[in-house]
Amino acid sequence: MRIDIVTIFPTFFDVLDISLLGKARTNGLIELGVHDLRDYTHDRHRTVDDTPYGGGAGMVMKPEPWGEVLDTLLDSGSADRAEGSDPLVIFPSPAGEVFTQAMARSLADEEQLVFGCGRYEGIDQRVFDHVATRARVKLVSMGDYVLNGGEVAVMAMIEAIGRLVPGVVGNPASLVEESHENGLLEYPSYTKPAEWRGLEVPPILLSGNHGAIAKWRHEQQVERTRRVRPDLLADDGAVPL
Ligand code: 6GU
Repeated sequence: MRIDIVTIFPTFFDVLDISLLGKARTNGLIELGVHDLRDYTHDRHRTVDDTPYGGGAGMVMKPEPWGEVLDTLLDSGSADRAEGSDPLVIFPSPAGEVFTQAMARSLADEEQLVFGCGRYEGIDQRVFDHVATRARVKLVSMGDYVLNGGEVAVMAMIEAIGRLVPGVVGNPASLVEESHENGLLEYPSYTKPAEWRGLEVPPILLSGNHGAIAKWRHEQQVERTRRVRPDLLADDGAVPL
């Protein structure tokens, strides 16, 4: 998978050198490019924003640098792209569709993802309108709260997507039993010692009865989901499997 990020804070993404994603890059499973939007300006001050037409608070990101960087990123791979496989350009935005595990799974199948990190009050609308003529465009939100810019959101998305790319997580079985993978929150986990500070591991986990353990874990998932995230359960209380 090829991932490109456009940002005015390129060093923010230095942490992608470490951990699981860093290893995936060394192994060639994920190719990452971080691009400084200011490198696509032509004035002495490397200006990326200006005041909004119509007035109002804050600044708006200018269309020209975005146009130039997206030209570069969308044209560079076009020769070896199959017909009908437009790249996907994602703009993190509190006005977007909410990011979910299902969206992460679908994005993990893409060949090329481009993330455009906005700052200030937003990006000139024509950037979205123009890029939509040669790529698929998606506005994606991390949830109902406000961040100063898209960088933290993109980091979270890349972590969620990257670990679903085949080969990135060593043991694929570990991906299956997590929160959200079956529509439920994960069950509680325990390891040795069997008793710690007076607290015991639930005896069923020491029973060796795999059927009973699976049943107990599923019940724990349902109970936890009902208590903490009832919105994940269907209106009729049906339990997703
Ligand atoms: Cl993706 N961006 C910003 N700036 N704020 C957010 C968000 C994204 N998701 C939730 N709040």
